Amino acid sequence: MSSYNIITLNEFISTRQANFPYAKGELTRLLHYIGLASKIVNKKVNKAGLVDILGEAGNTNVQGEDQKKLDVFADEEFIKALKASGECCGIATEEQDEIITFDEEMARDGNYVVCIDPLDGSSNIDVNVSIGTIFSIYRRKSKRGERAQLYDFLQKGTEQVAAGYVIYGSSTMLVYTTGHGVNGFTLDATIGEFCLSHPNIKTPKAGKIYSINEGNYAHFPDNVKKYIKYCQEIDKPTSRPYSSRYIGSLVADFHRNLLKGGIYIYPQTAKDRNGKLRLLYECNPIAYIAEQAGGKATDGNTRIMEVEPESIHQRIPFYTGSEDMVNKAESLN
Ligand code: AHM
Ligand code: MG
Repeated sequence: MSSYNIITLNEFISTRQANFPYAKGELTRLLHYIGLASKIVNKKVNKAGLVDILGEAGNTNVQGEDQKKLDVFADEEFIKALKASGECCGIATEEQDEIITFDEEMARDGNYVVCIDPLDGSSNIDVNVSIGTIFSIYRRKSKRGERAQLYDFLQKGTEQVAAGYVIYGSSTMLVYTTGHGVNGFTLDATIGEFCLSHPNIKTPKAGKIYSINEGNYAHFPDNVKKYIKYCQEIDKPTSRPYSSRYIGSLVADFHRNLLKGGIYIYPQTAKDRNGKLRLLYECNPIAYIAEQAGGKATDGNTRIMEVEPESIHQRIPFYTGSEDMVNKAESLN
C-alpha cells in the first residue's frame, strides 16, 4: 500500500466526528491532543535506557508507591496537552492526590473532564517491558465557564464519551472507542503519525489465555482459585490447559487478550479487599473498550461501568476479557 493510502488517527477521528454526541469538533480536538502527548511520551519511553531518566523521582504518590521519573514526565506532558486543548476543564490522574482544575478562561469553558493513568505498569519501565497510558473522557456535569467539580469525575463508566489506551510496546499503538466500536492505530515513526492498522476490533467470545498474578494464589478468593485450576485442567472443551501469560502491565496484558481471546483478572485478596486497580482511570476505560469489542468487564459480580464511584482513587476487583471466560470465572463462586 502506498503511504498516501493510509488513514491517520486525526483523519479518522475527524471523519467519525458526526458519530460523537454533541459533535462540534470538541472531542476530535481533545483526542488529537491526547495522541500528540502520547507521541511525546513515546519518544521519551524509547530513550529510557539511553539517558538519565530512570530511577525514583523521590516522590511517593497517593497510593504510597514510588514514582519513576518517567511517570512524572508522562503526567506533566498529558496535563500540559489537555490544558492546551482548551476542551478539557479538569483532570484526575493517578499521580496526583486531588483533581486538577484548569482556571484559564478557555479551559474553564471546556466541556470535558479526563481521568488518566499517564504511565501504567511503571514497575516495567526500567526493564524494557511494555507500559501504557489509559484514559477516559466524560462530559462535565458542572456549568461551562466555571471550575470543574469533583462530581464531574465521579460519574459511572456508562457515562464515558470516549476511552482508550496507548501501548508502548514492540510498536506503539493507540486504541480507542467513542461507543461505536474499537479501532487501533499503530505509530509509524517515519512519518510520526498513528495509522489505522486494526479497524473495528472484535475480541473472541472464548479464549485460551489467562492472565493473573498467580504468586498471590494463597490470598485469592475461592472462585478465583477454582478458576485457575479450571484453566490448568485438560477436562474442558479445548482438551488442553489454557496458556498463562502475565506481563504485569494491564495495557499489555489486556491488549494481547483483546486480540487473541483471553481473560485478565486482578481480584480482591485477603489483604486488599478491593484488589489493586483503580476504577476511574484503569478499569472503566478498559471496560468500555472490552465491551465495545464484544467482551466483558466486571468486579466478579457487577458490571464495572455500572459501579457508582465514590472517590477518584477508588480500587476495585477486575475481571475482563472474552465473555465466556469471564462468565466461567464468575460462575465458580
Ligand atoms: P501501576 O498503576 O502502579 O503501574 O499498577 C498497575 C499495574 C497494572 O498495570 C498491572 O496489571 C498490575 O499493576 C500488576 O500488579 P502486580 O504486580 O501486583 O501483579
Ligand atoms: Mg496504573
